[in-house]
Amino acid sequence: MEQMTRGRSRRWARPAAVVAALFVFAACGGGGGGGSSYKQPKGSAQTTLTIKGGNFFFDPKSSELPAGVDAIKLESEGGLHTLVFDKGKVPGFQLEASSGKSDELKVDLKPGKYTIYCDIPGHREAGMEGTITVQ
Ligand SMILES: [Cu+2]
Repeated sequence: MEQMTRGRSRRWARPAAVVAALFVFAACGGGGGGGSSYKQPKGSAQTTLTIKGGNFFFDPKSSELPAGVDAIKLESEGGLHTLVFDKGKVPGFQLEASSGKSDELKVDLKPGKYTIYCDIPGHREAGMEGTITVQ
């Protein structure tokens, strides 16, 4: 039996779903932040919440997110600011952005109300505190 039929119909009909981002966070030399012990959850974010930070506020001050994996992005409108969760609710999670820059991380959140703040000395007291309600 001869198999001469060598079809040239090699179609690359791949579903676009394959493009599903495979973020490999192999880079350790990233932001000049501190201990990067935080491990992002797997899977893609359902929603990206963008919070602007400045002297001395978060905008919006209160936000909502669906429970599960979401991304939170901090955009600095001026000054160096961070975004962390109060009471160690999300250990290791810290966004840090200087003027005009942004920082983003994924987080897996359970339903509840979370307080966030900027952990640079004095900033929280000056008004850099907010809430994220997850449901
Ligand atoms: Cu700040």
